[in-house]
Amino acid sequence: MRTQVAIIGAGPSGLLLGQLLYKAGIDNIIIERQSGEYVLGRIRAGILEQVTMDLVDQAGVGQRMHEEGLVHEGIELLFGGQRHRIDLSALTDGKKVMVYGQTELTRDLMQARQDAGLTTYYSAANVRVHGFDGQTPSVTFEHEGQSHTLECDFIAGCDGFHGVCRASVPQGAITEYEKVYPFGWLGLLSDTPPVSDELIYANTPRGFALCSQRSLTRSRYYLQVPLSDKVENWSDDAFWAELRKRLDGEANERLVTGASLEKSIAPLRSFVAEPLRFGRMFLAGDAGHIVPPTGAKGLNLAASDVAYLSQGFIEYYSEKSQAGLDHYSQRALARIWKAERFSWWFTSMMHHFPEEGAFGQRMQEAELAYLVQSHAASTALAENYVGLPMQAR
Ligand code: RFL
Ligand code: PHB
Repeated sequence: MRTQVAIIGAGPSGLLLGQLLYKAGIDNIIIERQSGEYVLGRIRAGILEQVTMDLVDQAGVGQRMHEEGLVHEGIELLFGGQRHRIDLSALTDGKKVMVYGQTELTRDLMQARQDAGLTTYYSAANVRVHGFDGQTPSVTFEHEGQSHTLECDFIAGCDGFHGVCRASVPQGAITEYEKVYPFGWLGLLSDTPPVSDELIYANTPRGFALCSQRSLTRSRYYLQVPLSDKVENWSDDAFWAELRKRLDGEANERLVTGASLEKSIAPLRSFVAEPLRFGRMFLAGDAGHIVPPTGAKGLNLAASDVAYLSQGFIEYYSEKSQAGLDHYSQRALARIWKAERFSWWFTSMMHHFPEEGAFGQRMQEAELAYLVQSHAASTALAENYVGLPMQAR
């Protein structure tokens, strides 16, 4: 079996890359460890930047996103018991973000791939990448009891943080930067109307809380919890009771509670691998970097990686130029590090760090008070939140 680009992983980066390459006439096969249903069952990100929306349109799968996604022009910051609106659009010359769940985007991309008759191997076992340091890379895997070898020109490692691609790079060839935070996010999804039209990011002495949404009838809420907490020990009632303690009076009056559709705890981590290219293998999305979710950047960074990488492949096949592929790692990392900085800063400002004591809490509140009063500081938040521009080479 042979293809031009072998893509490992059918998360948003792998599926989006596959669709963009297909649109450009470049052959690709996706190999995914999990089943399609499992991939669709993972509840993750919810906010798309303009850059991501543009790419989804370019891939020809934007119709449902535009019909069902909710355009947001601002966010609210809650601290010291009061809410303050950050007018994202006014501060960024009219830029907006879109509320559209990662699951919905994944569903649209899977459907488009199926409609186009493109090959995806789900539930593939023992996926291994070979020969990427030479001219003839290949991927071996098992599927429905049969062993397969896929020969290819390039391998795209879109297989997430725990994938096989980054793990296959010799240790001396890669540098990893990491910060692990001493808390996680407990998330709850429910078929209840959102508490507010816009997202609320709350800093409280009890810890961070986020009120997000998936639609006008579906909400997604998060609570900062210690890493030692177990999701089984958080009943729905306990979740709602704790959320109430972290919200202001008006939000409490409006909050509609209900049974959880999903509840999970995600640890928070900052991570970057350098470089993102190893001969004929490229890393994209969570395979190469992780941000804490506070800035809503994970999925959007995956999309911008794929934009740079797909451009590199298109230049290679249509113009016989290696330049785009040669610059991929450097271009992608320039945007990644800025998003890492923003996500780290927003996380540090919004979460409760017990070791910082009451002084740390007051410093955060002073920084937030300055932020909402200062046009310059609000603009810095807004331009990062809506997404920094894609850099030309
Ligand atoms: P994904 O989505 O992890 O997809 C990688 C795919 O690769 C498969 N895979 C393999 N396939 C074949 N062989 C192997 N050996 C393989 N190993 C793994 C996996 O099964 C999977 O299907 O990475 P991708 O495509 O780069 O997309 C990145 C985004 O998913 C990610 O950045 C965001 O979801 C991050 N993230 C969040 N981002 C936000 O902006 N807001 C959020 O609220 C938010 N919540 C989250 C998150 C990430 C989480 N993870 C990774 C634990 C919540 C969680 C729980
Ligand atoms: C989400 O809806 O899951 C979400 C939204 C904004 C964030 C993080 C997560 O910053």
